[in-house]
Amino acid sequence: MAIQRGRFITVEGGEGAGKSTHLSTMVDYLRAEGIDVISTREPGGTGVAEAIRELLLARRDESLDPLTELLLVFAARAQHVARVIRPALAVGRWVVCDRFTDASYAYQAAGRQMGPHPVTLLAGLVHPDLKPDLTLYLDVPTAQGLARARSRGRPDRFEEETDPFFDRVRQGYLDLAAAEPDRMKTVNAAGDLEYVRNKVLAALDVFLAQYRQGRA
Ligand code: Z5A
Repeated sequence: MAIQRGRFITVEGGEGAGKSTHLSTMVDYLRAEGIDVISTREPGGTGVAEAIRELLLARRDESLDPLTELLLVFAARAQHVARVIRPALAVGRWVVCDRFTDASYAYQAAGRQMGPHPVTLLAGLVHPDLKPDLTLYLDVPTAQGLARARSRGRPDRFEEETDPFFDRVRQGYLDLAAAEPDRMKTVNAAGDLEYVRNKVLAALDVFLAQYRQGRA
């Protein structure tokens, strides 16, 4: 009998939206439902991709050109897709990933004002036939998310950006969610942890039900 391809779920959001927090809850929930699942993140997820992540997040005197930033993001993604995501999906495992290409549309196309074209071009090269089956976008107002993220200590290179940058990122995500409402579900992440957790698991439940009915 042919092995059924695993499902690819991504979690997106601006700074301090709670992605990492809720991603681990999602993985525990899926395991309890009998799903064989791995969790991973971008940029990163392999040794080489994690090294590229360090390059992307480190603060240094030389500023990173937006195109360099975009190419580094996709270099990490190429390695991650080839070594982790595709092999897992191919043997029927589910993959839950903290950020994927929607983040490039939000941060590079919208935030850095590069426009969608270079992102679409690179996505076509790196993962032409791979798209998340479900994306949960955790939406939180910029100031609230930044306050959460910055309370953790020294900001990384992205967290040093200005509020208008993060407002563009948020608008970028909202536009993506509006364009693909079947795939990308917006969760109000401004409430307390329990509130957001319940919303996240409710969205996951809907997907699981569709999957079990052969509709996802
Ligand atoms: N990047 C990019 O530019 N292009 C790309 O294509 C990709 C990425 C893939 C690293 O990503 C950077 O890479 C990212 C964009 C860029 N920019 N930055 N910085 P990352 O996902 O690893 O980093 P992050 O966005 O900074 O993650 P984060 O700040 O850790 O956010 P989070 O995972 O969404 O939040 P969290 O760690 O779960 O929670 C943060 C804190 O808030 C923590 O203390 C929680 O306990 C607290 N929290 C969370 N939710 C709540 C609620 N509901 N109430 C109260 N407190 C809460």
